[in-house]
Amino acid sequence: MQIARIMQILEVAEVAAIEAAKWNGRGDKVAADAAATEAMRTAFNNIDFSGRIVIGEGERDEAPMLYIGEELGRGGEEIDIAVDPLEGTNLCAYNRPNALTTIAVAPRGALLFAPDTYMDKIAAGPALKGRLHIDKPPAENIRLVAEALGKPAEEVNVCILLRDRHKALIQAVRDAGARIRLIDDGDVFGAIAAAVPGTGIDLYLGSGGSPEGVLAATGLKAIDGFFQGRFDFGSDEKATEKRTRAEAMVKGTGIDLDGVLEQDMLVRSDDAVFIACGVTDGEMVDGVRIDEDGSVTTSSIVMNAEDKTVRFVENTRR
Ligand code: VTB
Repeated sequence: MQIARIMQILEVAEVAAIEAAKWNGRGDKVAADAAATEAMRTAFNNIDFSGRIVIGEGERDEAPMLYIGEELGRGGEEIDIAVDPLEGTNLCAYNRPNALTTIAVAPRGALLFAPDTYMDKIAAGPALKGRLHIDKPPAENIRLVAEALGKPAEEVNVCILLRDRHKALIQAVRDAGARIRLIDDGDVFGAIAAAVPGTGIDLYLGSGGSPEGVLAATGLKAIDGFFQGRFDFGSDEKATEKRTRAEAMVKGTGIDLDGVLEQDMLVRSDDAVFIACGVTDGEMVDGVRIDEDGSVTTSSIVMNAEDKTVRFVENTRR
């Protein structure tokens, strides 16, 4: 993808973050999400491309904006778009770390239409590629991370979403002796941070949204990081319905609904870019900052799978 195009998409993430940040700490996640979504949609519509939402705010009948299938832009190059306009709406509402605006773009057909179900995920940095596996016990994966990073298991920091469904996982990680960075929300951050140096996170484990899995997989592809997933439809009365919908969504991709999802199945092109802009401060990027002179500064990460570059972009608007 041309740098000029990437800059346009970056701008979309930035303006959405600026609008969302107006709601930082105001306790209103709905308003925060709406602000990010509206800003993102307006900005996308100003671009000279033919954008199509493959992952967005929901199905057409439930989401007024950035719904799956929505066409955006003024026409031109055909690009598929995955967004979570405000990843971590509660993080923003309660001014907690790592609320982000997130976007992944790739040529038409390259990003998986992810079903709205949970996905078990494992993510780590480039050194762990080909070593870890989603089916290995946590202790074994932690041992491999420790070995690759040249430190004891006690110093491995595992990011996990704080959820009841992760009780056994959390215990297993504690039993393996590792540290845990428990997060309230936002596993796109968790998975990507595991591969980005300086975040203090070495490994991401646990289940979160499938759409978030595709977003994270795009970023991890750019940094040559490790990612595997597996759909988790649960075992309640909705499981069968979710599975049927998922079947329809992955049709023609050759994906086995119960199998291991490799990075390249979720993101089927190297011409893919992931961008996240900070809304609240975090370990990977800073949140939106307003200085005394009224200038607004945003911090973003721009991960390009085509040339395997990771840029940190700080931008000040006067
Ligand atoms: C997941 C996770 C997201 O919300 O979708 C989570 O991937 C919702 O999970 O990053 P629960 O149903 O367990 O609450 C986020 O944390 C934020 O959108």
